[in-house]
Amino acid sequence: MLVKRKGITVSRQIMDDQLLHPGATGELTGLLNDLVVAGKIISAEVNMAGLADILGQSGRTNIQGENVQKLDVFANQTIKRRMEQCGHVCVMASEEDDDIIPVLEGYEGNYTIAFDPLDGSTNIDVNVSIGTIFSIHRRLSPAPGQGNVGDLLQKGGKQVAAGYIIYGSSTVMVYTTGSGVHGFTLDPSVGEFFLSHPGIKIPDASLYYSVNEAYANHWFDSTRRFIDHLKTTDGGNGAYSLRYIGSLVADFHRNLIKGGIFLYPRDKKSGEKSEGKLRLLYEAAPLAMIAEQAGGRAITDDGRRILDIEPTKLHQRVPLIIGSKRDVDLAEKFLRGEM
Ligand code: P6P
Repeated sequence: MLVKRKGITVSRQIMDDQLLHPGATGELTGLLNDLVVAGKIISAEVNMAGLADILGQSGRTNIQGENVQKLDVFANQTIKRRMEQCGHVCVMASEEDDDIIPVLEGYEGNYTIAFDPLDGSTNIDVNVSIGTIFSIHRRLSPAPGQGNVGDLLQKGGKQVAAGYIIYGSSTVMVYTTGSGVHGFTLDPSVGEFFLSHPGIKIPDASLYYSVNEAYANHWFDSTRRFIDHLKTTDGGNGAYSLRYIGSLVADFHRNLIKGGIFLYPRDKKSGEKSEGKLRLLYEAAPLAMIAEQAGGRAITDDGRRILDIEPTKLHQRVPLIIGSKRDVDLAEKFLRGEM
């Protein structure tokens, strides 16, 4: 019987994951470990933000048309700097950069990374949890040399790794390489992420639904009827409660641990053709891989599986319904008009 190990670091787990993939070259291990370093650097900066006069806006706006926070810039630069020289990445995409991002000449590798460096950053100034989200694919273009946009525009079901780092009451890294989901909490006194949430499974009976009710008047009928239903029933745990932080990583992490469903659907205000607010490549797809690996589901508000969607644009938006399988199954029934 395997003795339950204590004090497993994220780097140890990443190396153990590599052993699950015969023929693995160690490249993905190296990439993930460099991402861990970026997470530690960003965590230190986020936790000092109030003191280091790096709160507030940078005065720039990004492709999303959003005011870029100073910490956004810091997080974006930190990840790009680590990834461009790690030797395992051939091309990158960031929520903060309009176009694809090359790596240093001579340091091209066999993977791609798409990331949101600091999602929810408008919450920074009010000390609400924020997070880094990342998605990793194997390159399609012939090595060696720089990758291209085609290497990034792959469906979420092809991801080799995905995860997030949430900077909250503690800094927690949650990731999967396709063999389950593990969570690691940073001990800042030693600068290590230690295994704190082994083998995460999203509870099926859930406690929370998470949606911005301010848009209720603009929801399509199926969305409205589903939310109204949640208010009149329980998630198997007594009544649902509404929890909406307005920071995707924080809302998702709570539901992953406690059980729940998060929705960011399309609405009439932005018309049927709009695809909601959240981004496919570096928000919905990586969280969908985590959700499914943890026994949950992730679909669009017209019932498509997030991980099956073939992206056509880097910053493509997608409606997102994600969380406990039982809740997403129920939502799907309303979306199909079966309830
Ligand atoms: P709304 C933060 O700006 C973000 O991109 C996600 O983190 C969050 O889930 C969503 O937007 C909140 O959007 O329209 O409810 O303010």
